[in-house]
Amino acid sequence: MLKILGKATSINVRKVLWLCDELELPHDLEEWGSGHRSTHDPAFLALNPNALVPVLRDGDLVLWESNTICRYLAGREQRADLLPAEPAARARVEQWMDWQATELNNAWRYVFMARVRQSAAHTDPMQIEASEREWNQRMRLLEEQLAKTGAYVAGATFSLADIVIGLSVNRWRMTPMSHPDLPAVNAYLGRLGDRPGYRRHGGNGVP
Ligand SMILES: N[C@@H](CCC(=O)N[C@@H](CS)C(=O)NCC(=O)O)C(=O)O
Repeated sequence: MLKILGKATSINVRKVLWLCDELELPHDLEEWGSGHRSTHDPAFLALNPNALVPVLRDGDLVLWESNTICRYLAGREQRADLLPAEPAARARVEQWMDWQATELNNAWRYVFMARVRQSAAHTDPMQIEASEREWNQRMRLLEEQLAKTGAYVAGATFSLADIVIGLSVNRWRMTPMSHPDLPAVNAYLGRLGDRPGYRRHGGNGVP
């Protein structure tokens, strides 16, 4: 049985939980991370020296980095619909996954920590405003892409890119801040809402 170490309130853990739903893969969730067992526990650090969730255990294999775990599981289950084998199609999916992990994540961090997590370390109004502006800029870029495909992030069909970006789009909608009108993004959220995995895991850990 696959074991996922993490917690359902973590956006990165929810990528793996949602994917397990798409793949109909039985798994155990062992709760680690803030609010649960500390990721600084030596037993956890031995699995992931970064002290971050999620971690996946599949027999002797131990993996960390949520997007890598998603690629591994899609490959393990031979789901070329989610992660194509053909190099160009695969690169298009991976490009958007990497964009989520770098450009998009870096943009939202400060305003999300301030407005949602109410973090005492994130109270500088200038940085809150800058983060909100950058997040909305990245979302406008996503709007253009979705308007082009008319469906999903990497093209006409659902892929791993939609799992990692779909969760981020939900986070954007749920964060109290200004939201420009982005019709293609709104339609995309509606499309994701047809999937049971998104309905179960799409929210910020809130059923
Ligand atoms: N790049 C990592 C980031 C993982 C990450 O930031 N995890 C957060 C939760 S979303 C975490 O473990 N925070 C520490 C904690 O909850 O104790 C990934 O994608 O897996």
